[in-house]
Amino acid sequence: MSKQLILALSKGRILDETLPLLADAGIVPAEDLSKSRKLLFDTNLDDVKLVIIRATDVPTYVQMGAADLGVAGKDVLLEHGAEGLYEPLDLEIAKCKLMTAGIDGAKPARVRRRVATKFVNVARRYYAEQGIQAEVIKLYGAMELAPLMNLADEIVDIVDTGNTLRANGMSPRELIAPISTRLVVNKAAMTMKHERLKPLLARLSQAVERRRPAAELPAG
Ligand code: PRT
Ligand code: MG
Repeated sequence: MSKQLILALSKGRILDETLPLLADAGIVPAEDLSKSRKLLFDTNLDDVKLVIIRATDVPTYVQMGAADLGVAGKDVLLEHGAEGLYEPLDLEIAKCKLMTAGIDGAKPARVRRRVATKFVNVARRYYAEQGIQAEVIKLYGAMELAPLMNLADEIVDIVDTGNTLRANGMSPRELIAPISTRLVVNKAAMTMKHERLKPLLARLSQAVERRRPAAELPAG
């Protein structure tokens, strides 16, 4: 096994919050990521390389050992499954909620509720746990459109401010899971590369810790 550590980062909004956190932990890309079309980058650390990939591909890369560790949303991890992965650290960034949502005031009408989502595994599990019969319809985007077009009674999606739902005459219903970005580590690498991973995990964990607001002192 090579001594290099490959860290897989999720593109998009998570990346924007990950890079400052990595910098706080002393890990800096060797070149400006936004000015490059490359996908594999050196860093200031000799033995650490970065790959920047689709968020939904991160668990696969890490699980298969193509990357040793990765940064991914808990939503993506819940949907993908945790086989072959450790999740040692909550990076406490890109926080949001995985929720059900529907048209304001509308009651789910059908006995077998129609649910549109890109999180089909999460949705199937959730409705089964609630004892609700659901027909889960896979979509790849614009979930909010599905109830308006009568494709579905309800959606399962990410909610942050709720503005997207409100703008479409919808409101959140039930919380499925609070979401934040997690560090995942390949299980075999955790053993085989433990010597090198340990200090890296410690630095990341300290960086997360330093960002937390100081605990309020008791009044008086
Ligand atoms: O574009 P692609 O299909 O590859 O994926 P994506 O659009 O889901 O990726 P991206 O870059 O948006 O990042 C997604 C990851 O960021 C998720 O996996 C979450 O872990 C995290 N995250 C945090 C969010 C949000 N906040 C968020 N608000 N992901 C998506 N949203 C979207 C949501 O889908 C909805 O459309 O924002 C809208 C809701 O926001 P509010 O503020 O209007 O409620
Ligand atoms: Mg997007």
